[in-house]
Amino acid sequence: MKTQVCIIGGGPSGLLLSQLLDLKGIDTIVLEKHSREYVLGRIRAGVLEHGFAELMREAECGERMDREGETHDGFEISDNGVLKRVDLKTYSGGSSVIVYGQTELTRDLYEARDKRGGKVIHNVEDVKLHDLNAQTPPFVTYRDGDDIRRIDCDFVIGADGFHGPSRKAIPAGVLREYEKVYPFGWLGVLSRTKPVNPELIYARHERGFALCSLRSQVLSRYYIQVPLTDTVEDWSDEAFWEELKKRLPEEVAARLETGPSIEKSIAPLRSFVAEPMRWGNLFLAGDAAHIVPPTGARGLNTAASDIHYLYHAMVDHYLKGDDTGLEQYSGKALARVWKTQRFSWLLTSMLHTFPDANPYDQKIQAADIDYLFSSEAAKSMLAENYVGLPF
Ligand code: RFL
Ligand code: PHB
Repeated sequence: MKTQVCIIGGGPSGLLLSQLLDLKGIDTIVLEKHSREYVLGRIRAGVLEHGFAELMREAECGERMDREGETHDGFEISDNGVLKRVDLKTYSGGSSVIVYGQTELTRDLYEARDKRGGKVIHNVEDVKLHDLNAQTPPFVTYRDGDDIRRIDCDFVIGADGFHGPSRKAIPAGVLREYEKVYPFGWLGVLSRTKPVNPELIYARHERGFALCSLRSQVLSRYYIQVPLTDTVEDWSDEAFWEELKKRLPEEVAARLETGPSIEKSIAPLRSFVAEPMRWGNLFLAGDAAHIVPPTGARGLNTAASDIHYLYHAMVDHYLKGDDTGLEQYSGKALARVWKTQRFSWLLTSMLHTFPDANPYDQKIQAADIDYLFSSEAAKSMLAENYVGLPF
């Protein structure tokens, strides 16, 4: 097979880029390891920043998001049982976020690719990247049953998440990896219940962090901080609800509607950046190049900013013969990536209970929260980062 841009990974990053490029007449093939049902079964992000929503509209995929997504002008932080609101609109100069699930957004992207006859090949095995930094154009191979298939292309996009093969194709002498692993994870539960609060609540509590989020007015998403040694089997639904209530303000816990979980999973928390994000004709995007702990809701949104830069760089290359965007991609993307790393680390540090924190660390954490709500500048910093820094 032959294409202009071969995209590895049919998650939100890969699908969005494929759709945007197709609308400009640039041909792509997307290779995805799993089935579509598997990709859509992963319950992940819920909060989209304005820039991402704009990109979805530009990709002609924003209709359902605009109809069914909820605009949120603020969220709440509960500090050991006391609720304080962060007014995003006031402190970000008029911006807000959209609550719309990654599952729904990915479904919209798949449907858009179907409609335009986009090539998305599922269940591919043994994806290998070749000649990425050679005088000859690159190609990608994969196994389809007993057959090895080959795709010749101009560029390879590594949008294959944290565990994919693309980043690993960059030689060790070139690649630099920066990592911070946190000593806890998030246990998440999705339930067909009315959300406990119209806005998200991020709860700091001595028993551990908790988050009340939602997908719609009939679908709630809750998380609690758990030790890394815990497994999903350790947590019955009853135990989860009981622990969540203990970490919320009393009046919130009292109105929490509980019910059977329809999904329950544990995600370890990690910060990770790989540099550079370009090597020869390979470009990394999204979780393939960087991971954040979910506390600031930045992961998918940062993937979207990579796609924004990459999309414009590819369009300039193919339609204007201008390679400046491609040359500047890694530096531009990383400058924004590191700011979202900083913000996600800050919120994670401020809101979680660290098992090795000494009394001094605990006092600093309390002072951080105190400062946040006593300083207009600190509130602006929080809001401006949460609604998304400009691309
Ligand atoms: P993905 O979604 O991991 O997709 C990569 C795709 O590549 C495929 N793949 C391969 N394909 C072919 N060959 C191979 N060898 C392959 N290996 C892998 C995979 O099957 C997959 O389909 O990466 P992408 O597209 O870059 O998207 C990134 C986002 O998924 C991620 O950043 C967010 O989900 C992070 N995140 C959140 N981000 C936000 O912006 N806001 C949030 O509110 C938010 N909440 C979250 C989150 C992530 C969470 N978890 C579970 C990590 C909440 C949670 C709990
Ligand atoms: C979610 O709804 O899954 C969600 C929302 C906000 C976050 C993380 C996850 O910060």
